[in-house]
Amino acid sequence: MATAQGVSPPLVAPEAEGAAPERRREVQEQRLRRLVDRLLGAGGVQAARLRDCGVERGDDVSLDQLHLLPMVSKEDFWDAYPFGLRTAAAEDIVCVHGSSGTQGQSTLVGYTAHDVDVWAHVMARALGGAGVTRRSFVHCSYGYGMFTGGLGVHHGATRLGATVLPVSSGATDRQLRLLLDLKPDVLCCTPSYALYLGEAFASTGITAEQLSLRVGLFGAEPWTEEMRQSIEALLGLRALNIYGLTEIIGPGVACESLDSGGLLNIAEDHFYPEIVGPDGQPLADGQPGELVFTTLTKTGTPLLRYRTGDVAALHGPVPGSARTLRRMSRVIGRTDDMLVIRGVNVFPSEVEAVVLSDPRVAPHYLIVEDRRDRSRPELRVAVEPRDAHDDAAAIERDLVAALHARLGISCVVRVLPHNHLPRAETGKARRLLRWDHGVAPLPGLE
Ligand code: DLL
Repeated sequence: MATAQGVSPPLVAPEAEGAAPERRREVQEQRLRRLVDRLLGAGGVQAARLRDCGVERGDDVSLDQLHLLPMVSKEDFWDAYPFGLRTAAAEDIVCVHGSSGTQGQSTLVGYTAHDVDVWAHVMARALGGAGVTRRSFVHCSYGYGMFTGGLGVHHGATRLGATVLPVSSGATDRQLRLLLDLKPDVLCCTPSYALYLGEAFASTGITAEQLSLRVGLFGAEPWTEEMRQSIEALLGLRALNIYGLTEIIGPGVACESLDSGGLLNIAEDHFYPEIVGPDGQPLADGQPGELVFTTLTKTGTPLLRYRTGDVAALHGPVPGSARTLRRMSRVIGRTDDMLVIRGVNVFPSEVEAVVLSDPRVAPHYLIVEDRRDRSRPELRVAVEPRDAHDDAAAIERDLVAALHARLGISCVVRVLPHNHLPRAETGKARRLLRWDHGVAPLPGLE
């Protein structure tokens, strides 16, 4: 494997990843019909909604008419807590994972042995697309536990026959030592933790050239091109984006490959994607909207048209590529993280793109939606300088202007001293806070 652009790693499952799109569509349609049969057979909320739409058997539905079928959402998981959306018998569930639950309650999802097998398969494909082989050594710093990051990568790496170090998150000093001693070529963790590791190395004088890493699969939280450049420079690897969610399977729903042109190949033979607008109507390729997935093959907690809350756009495969899977853009934001500041819609990722493109600013920031005066919400952005001697007032002035140019609104920018912004050593980075009343959520924001 080389990390240069244009390298095409071999397909792990050519019959699936390289299928002719018409042939794949036939398989998807058959799988959709069997899914509908499974849902109807199990009863429950999804079956009731299908019957309300006049669907009595799988053969009543088609992919062309999928947009007419009912959707499910996180609220349905909460209403049916803990396992009301499960369709398999309890004894067929072999593990339960949980979503992080940053918004509202956490969600529990039961997986059958078959589901875990599908997961290992799609994760092996994702790793293979990044050039990972059985000779690779994977340092997996995603958390192990109910969070799907650690175990998802683990299942895929072992399926591929690579060596995986299940180091999990946290204990950074130990991680740095292991990265130097064991010389892994692959790093899997959140992008914010990749940054944290990179900065920790830099602070001890270790440069990217001294590290063995060649590629990283980073996901579980939104990140931008600007963040990618920071991570690649710090760790000397090719940083790829991996996407997934517990309700669908965990990591492996979609992943960039070395040759996917910056978009993520969707495992669409297992997870059928749609993009819908705010009114639930389907949107054309290239148009950003809410991602909706149908789990074509899952048997534990199968979902028909699950609204993810994630905003992205769909695209076809790279023309002429051996990989024929449809692709998705990086996630632009979540529908529930979109801020409306004085009538203007703002996704935190747009703020990240502006902030991180200023070379004087360290790749850490915090966005605060100041809602103390409900009639006039204010966007406050806190950053840190790379160099403590930089002119903070000039950075603040320039960022206010750059944010105004990009977003069309004026924001308050505060440059805080080094290490004042919270770092994510475990779990997902929290880069958006709301300030409703009382003292500022972080000193120096006023
Ligand atoms: O975050 C699964 C995962 C683990 C994905 C490791 C990638 C790597 P949940 O905890 O259920 O599952 O959170 C899912 O995280 O709906 C997105 O909002 C967000 N998310 C996941 N991957 C990305 C990504 C895992 N690459 C929620 N870019 C999803 C942006 C992401 N957001």
